[in-house]
Amino acid sequence: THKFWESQPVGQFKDIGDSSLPEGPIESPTLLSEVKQEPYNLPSQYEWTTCDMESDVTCDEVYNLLKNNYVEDDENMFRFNYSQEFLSWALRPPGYYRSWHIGVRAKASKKLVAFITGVPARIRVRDEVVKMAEINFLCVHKKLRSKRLAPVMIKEVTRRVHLENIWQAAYTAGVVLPTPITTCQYWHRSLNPKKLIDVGFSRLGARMTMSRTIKLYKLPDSPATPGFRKMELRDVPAVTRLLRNYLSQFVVAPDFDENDVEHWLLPSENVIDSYLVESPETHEITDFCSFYTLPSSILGNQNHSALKAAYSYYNVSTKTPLLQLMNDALIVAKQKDFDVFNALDVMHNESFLKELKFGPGDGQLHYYLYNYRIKHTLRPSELGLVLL
Ligand code: MYA
Ligand code: JJ1
Repeated sequence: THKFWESQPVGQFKDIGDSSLPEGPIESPTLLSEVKQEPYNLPSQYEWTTCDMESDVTCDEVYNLLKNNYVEDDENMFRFNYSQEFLSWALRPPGYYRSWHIGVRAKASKKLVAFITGVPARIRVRDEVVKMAEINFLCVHKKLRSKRLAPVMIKEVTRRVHLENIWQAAYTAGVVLPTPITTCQYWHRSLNPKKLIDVGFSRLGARMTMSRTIKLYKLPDSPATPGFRKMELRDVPAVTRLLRNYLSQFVVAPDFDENDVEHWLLPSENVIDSYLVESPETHEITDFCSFYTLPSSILGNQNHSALKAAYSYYNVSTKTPLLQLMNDALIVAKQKDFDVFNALDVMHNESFLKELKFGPGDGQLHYYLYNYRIKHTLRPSELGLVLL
């Protein structure tokens, strides 16, 4: 059972399949004057702090909390290691609220022991564009687990989102909660198979040798598509048009404008890579692909401490076949020394995963909306949203 989640305006397990319940907000907004004005109570040894992500010192404290306490795989071999540059990017999009970057400190030592964040987003659900918070980076220090701190943090971020007159949220988790709008599968494409096998990320297949495996995953030295190049600032209007048109076909997707595209998709070193195809004849922008950089710490390996992973982000093909576009993305990721290229089975990704030698991982990612009911569970291919 889920004592906390059963008390929240989210789809409940008991309501699955009940088609009498309407799609849309579960609870109506209240007057802002009715939103609780004081923070929720923490256990007496702890205090709230708003984390200033523009401050290098604070950004470093958040980085270290997450580096040591954030998400691990089911066998505790790898732990996400989001960089400071990445966190600063992920948490400061257009119109962000400083008050949504919430920390908990030990009163005595001032040590940061927990964290949760929201950033604003416009998310379209069918034909409604809804202002939401994207909630991410929920983390409680390993020594403070199972003390019901997470529900207090979730209630506090909810309160601060409500104070901005926003009543819905989107989030993902590796655990099943009431109730996913869809469940996606992680897929992995080896770029550096020897290292992946050495660190236990993957295994030598049956009847495979190391040299046969290395050959299987070999890629050309440079992309194949004429006009394939890095995205630049001047491309923002064309990429926005391409992406908006593409995302319009999915049931749930972000409603990106040019400011959002500049922030979320313009290349930024060791954070986000974006490429496009400019027709050599017409100079039209016809295709687009992107991936973000999220390394993992390798826990307890003698020879390697970091796994360099690229994660597929938004990809659009109108002229270059998606398969060829993503093969070029793999080629540039390999040239940039990534060890593995990861993707979810969202949007049209299923059309290239098997052919480009991705294999299914042991992890799944569940997507959720807060205070918004979806009548039927979506297929991953109906989802046009990637959270970081
Ligand atoms: S997902 C990434 C989450 N982080 C990690 O997995 C890092 C490693 N783990 C930890 O730091 C802790 O284990 C966490 C739980 C902090 C996850 N999402 O304090 P507890 C429920 C939501 O005793 P702890 C991400 O960042 C659990 O079911 N709820 O547990 C998106 C139980 O409730 P119930 C979760 O292990 C976050 C209660 O917490 C999650 O010490 C989206 C137990 O609390 C989870 N990932 O701490 C948050 N894990 O009894 C929701 C456990 O009911 C946002 N729980 O089963 C909602 C929208 C808010 C804004 C709304 C605006 C309008
Ligand atoms: O990375 C993941 N799994 C890897 C490593 C498994 C190590 C042992 N548990 C994996 N490797 C197989 C790769 C192989 C390559 C050749 C082809 C066949 C496949 O499966 C998994 C995803 O699969 N990652 C995690 O478990 C991390 C947590 C995922 C949930 C994330 C929650 C995020 C919160 C968001 O806000």
